[in-house]
Amino acid sequence: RVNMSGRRGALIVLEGVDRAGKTTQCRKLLDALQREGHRAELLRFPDRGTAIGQLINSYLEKKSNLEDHTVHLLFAANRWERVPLIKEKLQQGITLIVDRYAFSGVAFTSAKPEFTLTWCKQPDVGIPKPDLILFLQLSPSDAMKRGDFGNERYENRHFQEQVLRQFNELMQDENLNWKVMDASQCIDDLHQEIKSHTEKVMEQVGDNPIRDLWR
Ligand code: FDM
Repeated sequence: RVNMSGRRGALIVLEGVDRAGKTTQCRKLLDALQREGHRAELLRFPDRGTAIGQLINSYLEKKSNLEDHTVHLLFAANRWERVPLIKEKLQQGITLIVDRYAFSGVAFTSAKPEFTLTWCKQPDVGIPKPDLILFLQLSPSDAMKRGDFGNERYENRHFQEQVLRQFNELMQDENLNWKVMDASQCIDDLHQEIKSHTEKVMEQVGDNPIRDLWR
């Protein structure tokens, strides 16, 4: 379908620690945008549906073990395999709402001992740069109140605290459009905030070229 508006879609990423409500908010945002007549679609990473995604899925479910650098590169490859699709959709004027992106990639691996932020960022250098990154901020103690963690890999309090620290480092980057949201507020208030930031950015992108992340 051709894009008659001359305006590309916006690349909107939701990030945050586990239990912050990313997936719920992605859905609600998609519904709201579509209801208002915008073309919008959802993506999530990891995308467990591809061959690489299946390797990642079995690692996350602890059905297999992978060496730490190896799994990091698989997560990045799982994004790169979607880059042609992402660019195509944006050019067609479709706004993409993305549940986790390279920031989760870097935050989770660099939360492991012996990994630097610089090393972790390299494999994702050059993927499409988000127009907006919404960070759903939730303290580890508030996250705990939302119930037990599941049984997947990384779902424990100590590791999540390290992850949050790494996200905070990534948020210092002023070349990126981070917006920190208070995820402890009620679902609908948070949704309204997310929606208004998103709509503002959708208007601003115009026909600006899609930039490269971390380049
Ligand atoms: N995760 C996610 C990574 O370690 N690296 C990545 O690049 C991405 C996108 O995988 F624990 C981690 C984060 C989380 C898990 O969980 C995916 P969900 O519930 O599918 O978002």
